Parts: sequence; C-alpha cells; structure tokens
Amino acid sequence: MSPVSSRAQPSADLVQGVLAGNRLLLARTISRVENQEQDAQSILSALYTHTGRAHIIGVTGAPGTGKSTLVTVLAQGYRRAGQSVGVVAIDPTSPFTGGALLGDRVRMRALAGDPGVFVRSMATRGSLGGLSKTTGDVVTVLDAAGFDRIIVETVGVGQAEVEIASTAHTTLVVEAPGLGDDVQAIKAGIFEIADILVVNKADRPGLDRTLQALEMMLDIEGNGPRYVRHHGQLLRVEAPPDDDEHERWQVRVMQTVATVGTGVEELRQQIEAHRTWLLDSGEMAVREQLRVANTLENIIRAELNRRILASMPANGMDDMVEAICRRQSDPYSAAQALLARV
Ligand SMILES: Nc1nc2c(ncn2[C@@H]2O[C@H](COP(=O)(O)OP(=O)(O)OP(=O)(O)O)[C@@H](O)[C@H]2O)c(=O)[nH]1
Ligand SMILES: [Mg+2]
Repeated sequence: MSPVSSRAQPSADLVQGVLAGNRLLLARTISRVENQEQDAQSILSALYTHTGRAHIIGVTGAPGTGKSTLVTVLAQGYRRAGQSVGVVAIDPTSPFTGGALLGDRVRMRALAGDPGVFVRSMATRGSLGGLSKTTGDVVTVLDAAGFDRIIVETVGVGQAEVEIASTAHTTLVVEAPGLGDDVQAIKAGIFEIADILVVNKADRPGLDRTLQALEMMLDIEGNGPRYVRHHGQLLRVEAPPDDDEHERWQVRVMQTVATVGTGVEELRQQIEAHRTWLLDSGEMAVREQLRVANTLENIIRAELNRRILASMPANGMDDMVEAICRRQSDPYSAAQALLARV
C-alpha cells in the first residue's frame, strides 16, 4: 500500500489511476466522491469524458426478494462471459436483513478477489436526497474505469425504483413469492419502469400465484411503451407503436433461484437481448438523453442544497421559525429572504 494517505493524494493521480484500472486508486476516488470532498467535482468532470461505454443495469424490488444474491450470481455469469462488472449496492440498512453493509459483503463475498469485479456498498442512512446524485457519481467513476457492465441495486421503496430507471439502461424489477397479497406486493408503477420482470425464489411456495398475478398485470398493462417519471413528468422511453421498422420490446417474466443460480444465465441473456434491442431500435439514444438530463438535474439540485445550507444563519432556521410562529413573519417571505442570501 502506498504511504500517501487518501486525503493527500492529488486528484490528477486519482483520475489517472482510475483510467489505468488501478483498484486502490479507484476505491479512493469513489470514497472521495461519496464523501463529497472538495475536489470531487473536478475529478468527476475529468472522468466524465471517458464514460459512456458501460451498460448500466438497475436491479430493484421489495426488501428481501434476493436482489443482492441475484446480483452476485449475475456478476459471476458476466465474468464467465468475459466481461468486467462494477456493482453498486445501495444498502437500505433494512430491518429485514439486519441491515447494513455487512450483509451485502457476506452475500457478495463470492465476488471478492476477482480483479474483473468491483463491488461498492453504500448506506442510505442519513442521506438527505443526495443519494441519487452520489449513486450517479459512483456509476460515472466505474464507467470511466472501463467496467463493461455496471449493476446498481436499490430497494424498491418510494422514489428509488423510479429513480433507478432514469439511471439505468436496463431495469430489472425483482419479485418473490409469498410476500403477502400478491397483487399488493406488485406495486403500482413497476410496469412503467420494468424492462424485465424477475420472480426470484422460484423454489418457494406460492410461485404460481405470483407468476399468474404478474402475467395478468402484463396483459392488462400490455407490452406497450414504457415510461419513466422524470421531473414529475412521464417520459416515453420506447419506439412509438406506429414505428413498424422496429419491434417493440417485450417485457418478459423470468424465474430464478439465485441461491443456486437457476435461470440466471437466461436472465443474463435477456439483459443482453435488451441491450441489443436498445442499440438496434435507436432507443439507447433516448435513454442516454434521459440519463444525462437526470444527472444534470441531480447535480443542480445537490449544489443548490449545498449553497442553501452554507448560507443558513448559525442557528439554522430557529429565529425564522420563531418569528413565523409569532406571526411577525410568514414562511413565504422568510423563504425568499433566505434564498436571497444564496
Ligand atoms: N429460497 C431462496 N432464498 C433466496 C433466494 N435468493 C435469495 N434468497 C435468500 O433471501 C435472503 C435475502 O436475500 P438478499 O439477496 O439479501 O435480498 P435483497 O433483496 O438484496 O435484500 P435487501 O437488500 O435487504 O432488500 C437471503 O437469506 C438469501 O439467501 C432464492 O432464490 N431462493
Ligand atoms: Mg440487498
């Protein structure tokens, strides 16, 4: 190990290291980006021009459906196919798995020691809206580092599953049998973002019901164009129906048993088929535009947040809140006054 501490490393060295595939410098760069240290922005700008080669795969679904296990075996499949893989696991520190990075480390242990794989777990705890930007930043670093495939795991609660579709080229939504009411478990909104539906834990009771429920919903929703919510708007991410030059993408329901690897190679091939379809149909360009727009928006939002916090009075908003409570001020003009300081 280099005697130079992480903090002291010049950012130019980090950029060079990432581009040259140096794992230690890659890990340091990601830490610096994650912690939003001062030179993070300049590092990311320098790396950005080297991105755009990786295929980004989003994996989302309810807690405990087996996403991390599935990501691990998928990554192994990609390695056998001769491709390098970066993994970003957004750990919800969920009560279901006892939380935490430790859980994912144990689960993804099978990937350790392979120079063609790089796994990074990130905790969501304490992140205030900045998570999506940080995730995107880490993906940028891994893309610049030359990984062929980047898999991003997020837990499908709230905004996360919708966000991931704006970050990924191919989005997998993972379900599992026996999550209670089948139709309830299949949350509204996933048909807008799923390119591939996965029923993992196909060895568990209740498989048929889950499959039926999914197929039924696919029939209702149809295999029509998919949409992604972006800035409160639904954006179409697929060729229009009257475009007869290209076939529409057919969302399929795939079954896997991640713990033993059943169905995982078929799933990997389906992901690759989706990538081929994106490229052949011209949809890749549409998704890239969406990704870039989303990235830009996240950066602006995070920077505005940072500036607002930096210009806050020392006691935060206490005085303002007091004054508003006494009706000496109102929240509207107080907010304007605060923003005027930014
Ligand atoms: N029976 C069975 N168990 C599985 C399968 N896949 C994963 N599991 C188990 O399900 C549990 C949860 O797996 P994880 O991979 O941590 O699930 P996750 O979706 O990543 O969980 P969170 O990140 O907490 O949302 C673990 O005990 C796994 O061993 C499967 O195909 N069949
Ligand atoms: Mg997980």
